[in-house]
Order: sequence, then C-alpha cells, then structure tokens
Amino acid sequence: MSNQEAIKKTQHKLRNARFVTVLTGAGISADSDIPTFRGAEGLWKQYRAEDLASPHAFARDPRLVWEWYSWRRALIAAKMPNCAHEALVSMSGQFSSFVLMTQNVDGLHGMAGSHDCLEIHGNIWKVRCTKCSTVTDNRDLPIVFPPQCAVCGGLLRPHVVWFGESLDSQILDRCMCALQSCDVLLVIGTSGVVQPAASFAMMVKLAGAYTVEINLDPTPSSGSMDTVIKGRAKDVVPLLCENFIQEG
Ligand code: BJW
Ligand code: ZN
Repeated sequence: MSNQEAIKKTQHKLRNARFVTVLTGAGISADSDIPTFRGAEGLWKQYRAEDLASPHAFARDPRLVWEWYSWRRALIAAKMPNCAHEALVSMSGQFSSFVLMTQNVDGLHGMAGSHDCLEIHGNIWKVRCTKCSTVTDNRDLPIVFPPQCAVCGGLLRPHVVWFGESLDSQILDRCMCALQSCDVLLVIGTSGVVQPAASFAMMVKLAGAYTVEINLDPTPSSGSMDTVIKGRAKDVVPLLCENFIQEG
C-alpha cells in the first residue's frame, strides 16, 4: 500500500469509527525539537538508560539523576506543542469516545489542550516524595539539590516511571478499557520497544480493532499493524484530522 493509500484508508476508518484511541511516543514531540530516546540523535546515545532512568540509579546517585532531569526540564520548558498535538485536540471532539495516552513526560499534550491525556510514564513537571509519596506540581528551574518535600522533608524525585517500576494502576486500567473498546488505534511516534505500551497494538488487534502506525521509520510492531503511514507526525496527523472534519 502506498503512503497516500494508507492515509486514505485511515481517513476512511476514522470517518466510520466511534471509539478512537491514540498512543503517542517521543516522535510526536521530536517535531517540537525535543530529543527522542533511541535512534541516531536520541538521548540514549549520550547516556545509558540504566544509569539515569532507574530506581537503582536514583538510589546510588540522586544528584546525577536530578542533574539530568534538570537539564531536560530546561530544554523542554522552551518548547511548544506542534500541529500534531493540536490536531489531536481537534480530533478529540469528533467521536463518541476519544482516549489519548502518551508515553511522553513533557506535558505538551496538556499544553495543546488535551486535558484528559493519560500520561502513562508520568510528567516531568511533577515531583514525588520518596518518603510520603506526596505528588506536587513543580516547574522550578533549576532544581536546587537536594529538593525536599514540604510535607515531611523527604527527598523528592521526578514523578516519572523508570525501568523496573510499575505504571500507575488506575491509569493502566483506563488504558486497558480504552484499548479493549476502540474501533481504531493510532500509534504515533513510538519505537514500540518499551513494555507495556509496546503490547497495546497487539491487544487492540486481538480485540478486533484497526491499528495504524505513524512513524518516520519502521518499528518491530510495523509488521503487525493494519496500516503503516511513513512520515513526520506534524505532517501526517493534521492531514488525517482535516480530512475527517471536512468530509465527516
Ligand atoms: C518520529 C518522528 C517524527 C522520530 N514523527 N515519528 C516484558 C518483556 C521485556 C521487558 C519488560 C517486559 N515488561 C516490562 C519490562 C521491562 C521494561 C521494558 O519494557 N524494557 C524493554 C526496553 C525491554 N519496562 C518497564 O520496566 C516498565 N514497567 C513495567 O512494565 O512494570 C512491570 C514490570 C517491571 C519489570 C519487569 C516486568 C514487569 C516501565 C517502563 C518505563 C519507561 N520509562 C522511560 C523513561 C520515562 C521518564 C523519562 O522520560 O525520563 O520512558 S524509558 C523511555 O522509553 C521513556 C519513553 O516513554 C519510552 C518509550 O520511548 P518512545 O516514546 O518509543 O521513544 P523512542 O525514542 O524509543 O522512539 C521514538 C520513535 O519516534 C522512533 O520510532 C522514531 O522513528 C519515531 N520518530 N521522529 C514520527 N517527527
Ligand atoms: Zn514527603
């Protein structure tokens, strides 16, 4: 199927869909100039994931982990949502049910206007106390180390999900409901290697829904998708949405 045919097919599926679910990854924010994790320019080229994004790394050297998060917070603070984030906001009102879930911690979906976005890996603009688990919004730049909990004085950590940690069970339950009931799943800008999100498309397919991948490059999941659209999120997603609104 050519790219143009894949886009047309997806537009058609969306026009006939009632329940739509969307999973996004770092690729959608790459179009807002936020680095992805994997790939030639990815963050993991410079840093080892297990040295920074794991509970073990934080226990060993919380200052180092906070330095990395402070650097990323400063980088993200200057970035804005792009037209792919915005197109998903426009799309959200067009269906009986529209559920957006993201692996991104940058908060750009919320900034674009997607207020119910399920942030399955947390949010870089929140901190959590390692002692009393209180979660608070925090946009301080830079973070003064050691950041301390206002409630109990414990050490604060980024409110994100590291390797080996469980996802928030309430958020995961909401994801499962949306995956089991959707007619169409759009998977945008994720390499599809990190669990459990990497299994979402397969779950949806087994439940009988239509799966579409939008990505610059093929991924391990591409072969099992119903349709693959090759391209940048900022070019493809608005196209799907515009056509839907015009013809819907
Ligand atoms: C574009 C583009 C453009 C670029 N337009 N596209 C089962 C089997 C094996 C292992 C496991 C398993 N279950 C759990 C695990 C362990 C682990 C895991 O999956 N490991 C694998 C790597 C092997 N998972 C976990 O530990 C998870 N917890 C869990 O499952 O708990 C239960 C459990 C624990 C332990 C054992 C068993 C069960 C938690 C995962 C947490 C991931 N955390 C991170 C860091 C978050 C905080 C932070 O940001 O600092 O989340 S890692 C990092 O990867 C980040 C991302 O959200 C995540 C996914 O990355 P994403 O979004 O896919 O980005 P990239 O860079 O990989 O890809 C970008 C894509 O965009 C590419 O495809 C490009 O082509 C594309 N692209 N420009 C469109 N313009
Ligand atoms: Zn506390």
